[in-house]
Amino acid sequence: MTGPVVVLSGGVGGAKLVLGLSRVLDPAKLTVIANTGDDFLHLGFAISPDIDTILYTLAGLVDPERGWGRRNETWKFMEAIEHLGGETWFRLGDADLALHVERTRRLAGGAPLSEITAHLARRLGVGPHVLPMSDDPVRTRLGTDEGWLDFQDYFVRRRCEPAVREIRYEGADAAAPSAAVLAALGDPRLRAIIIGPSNPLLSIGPILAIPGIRAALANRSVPVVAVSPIIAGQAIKGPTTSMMRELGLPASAEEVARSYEGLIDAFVVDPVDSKAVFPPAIRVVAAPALMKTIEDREQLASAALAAADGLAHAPSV
Ligand code: FO1
Repeated sequence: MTGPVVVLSGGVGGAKLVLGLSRVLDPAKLTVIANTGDDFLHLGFAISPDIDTILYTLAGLVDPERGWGRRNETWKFMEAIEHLGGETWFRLGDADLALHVERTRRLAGGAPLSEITAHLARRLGVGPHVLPMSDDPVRTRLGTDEGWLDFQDYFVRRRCEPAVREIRYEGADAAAPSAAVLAALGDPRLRAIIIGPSNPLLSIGPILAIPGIRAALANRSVPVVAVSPIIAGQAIKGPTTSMMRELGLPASAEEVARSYEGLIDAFVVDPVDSKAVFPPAIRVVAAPALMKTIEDREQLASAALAAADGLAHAPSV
């Protein structure tokens, strides 16, 4: 099996699987389609948190504790802006700042986000292709019991505390996948599409809300395998399960699989969830889904690929 692989990913959780995939595959044959619904303008800078988390993770630069930003970071800029009475709720490290300055400068010069991301990936020595889901703006907004909030206002400033009643992916209907995204999803040599263990509502939802991407998955001719972000009713990272409950959904791996019905062929779950009742059209594959070590990431990546390869070989019924 040597064909290229596409993975849909959000930030921290998804990036871990992306790193595992990049180590069990030829990195040049891996394409990451990254969520940009979290992107925003902050202190005048264009921030693309999930793209940056994926780039830093693949470049070996990510801070292992936080899962975002750079390791060995210094915070002189934040200290100085705090001293001036500026905004400090969203923390930009000194070295990280350089990336936002450079992205903002290139965007202002008219370059599309996909071209800028490819440039940054090259400069950081990242092997896989990292593509924003679209060059058009899509912004995730949360309808909460405190009113409508922009994603980072909800996620960082308000620490996911307001109860979520509704989610909108503003701009998604009109957003086109970039040419590179369409080429990756339509590559006749494609081996598999993998949906990473990212929040289905906040990270994968915006990607699948882009009509061209959803259609590419719905009309797929290659196996699509999703990896569960929930183990035994607990989110691996972040507010996935609390948000599902707030929206009146069961907080379970089964519910995540159900939300992908029609788009995926197989679902990788932790062995503790393998006895649950999943939609009949989805093949369930058990593999340890908690990624603490690099070996865990490689093993989960291999399990997702094996699930896809097994489907490609299975006789059609
Ligand atoms: N997350 C936080 O919880 N607090 C921060 O101050 C913060 C700053 C930040 C700066 C750059 C960047 O690329 C990511 C950053 N993140 C921060 C992470 C980010 O808000 C979220 O993890 C994602 O948007 C969700 O995937």
